[in-house]
Amino acid sequence: HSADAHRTDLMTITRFVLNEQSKHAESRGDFTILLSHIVLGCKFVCSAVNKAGLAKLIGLAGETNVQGEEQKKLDVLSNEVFVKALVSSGRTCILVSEEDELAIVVEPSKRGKYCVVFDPLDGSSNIDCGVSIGTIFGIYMIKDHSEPKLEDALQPGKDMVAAGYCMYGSSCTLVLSTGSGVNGFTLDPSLGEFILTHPDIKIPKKGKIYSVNEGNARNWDAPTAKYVEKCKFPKDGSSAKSLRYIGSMVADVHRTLLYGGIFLYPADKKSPNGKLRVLYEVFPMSFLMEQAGGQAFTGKERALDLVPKKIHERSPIFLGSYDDVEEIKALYAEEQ
Ligand code: AHM
Ligand code: MG
Repeated sequence: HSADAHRTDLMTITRFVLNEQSKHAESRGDFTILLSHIVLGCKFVCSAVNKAGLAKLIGLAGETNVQGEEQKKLDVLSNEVFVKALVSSGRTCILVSEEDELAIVVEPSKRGKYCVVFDPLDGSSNIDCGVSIGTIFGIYMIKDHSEPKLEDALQPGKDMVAAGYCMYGSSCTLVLSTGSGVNGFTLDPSLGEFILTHPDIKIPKKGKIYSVNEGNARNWDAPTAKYVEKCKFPKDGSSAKSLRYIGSMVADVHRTLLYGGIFLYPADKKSPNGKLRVLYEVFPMSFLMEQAGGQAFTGKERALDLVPKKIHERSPIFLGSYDDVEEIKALYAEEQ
């Protein structure tokens, strides 16, 4: 048991990704460089999130401080940090951020072959009360970086080369997939490094937890309503599922990934496309779920097959344990 406490052979995220990339003969280290800039952004946001409570106490967050300087809101600050980190990596050419209405086309001298889609700080309703929030990102390779086009950002989710999230919770955890499984890294604050703590994450085949905003129940469609009813009153003699809902996608998905179960943000009568955004919420989380052995479904199709038409498009999403998603798929199939 003391072996872990005195571990001296540390698998940092950079070392891990370098190892992984060296398996590809054509790799020239571009992805590793890109990722290290994303990691820097995550560390910065983690530090800002950790200080936010204190800063507020002395009148910093979002308002003018004692010196009369304007302070930026955490979500705006996070966006700036990620945009700057990504551009300066020299490895990106198109960026899509939840915070920016238009895609950012990187200036020619700083262009590389990757397109990054991201939500710099997701879980806006949880920011001010110090509950877990996170960053979500997905990475595409583009066809021709001398002439980046919007279509480069509108590829189906299955074409992502990597996806991940960083959760700013009781610890800072970065979960990443480069298309061969899912691995989790925890920030060791004393080293300032993400260390591999959750190698080869596999989601349990079936779970005991469902996660949904039940306040929207009156507007649900029939399959969603039937499914949630089954979670609470199973007819096959199995025990009822527990409900857990934080309202931060990163935290709710992270728990789902580790404990198993299902996360739902369905369509409803008021929002026929649900709430969550395809590019930087639905796709990266669906990519991770599939890589961990789970499934992700939109109510119509495999989530990663969706081809977005607009960068801020929304989609309903059901993701999690293989068997649990299978059940909701069956209910939608019955509807047909
Ligand atoms: P945001 O981008 O404004 O933060 O909204 C996204 C968040 C997700 O993190 C979370 O899954 C969802 O909204 C919760 O929505 P609701 O409050 O409707 O349950
Ligand atoms: Mg968001």
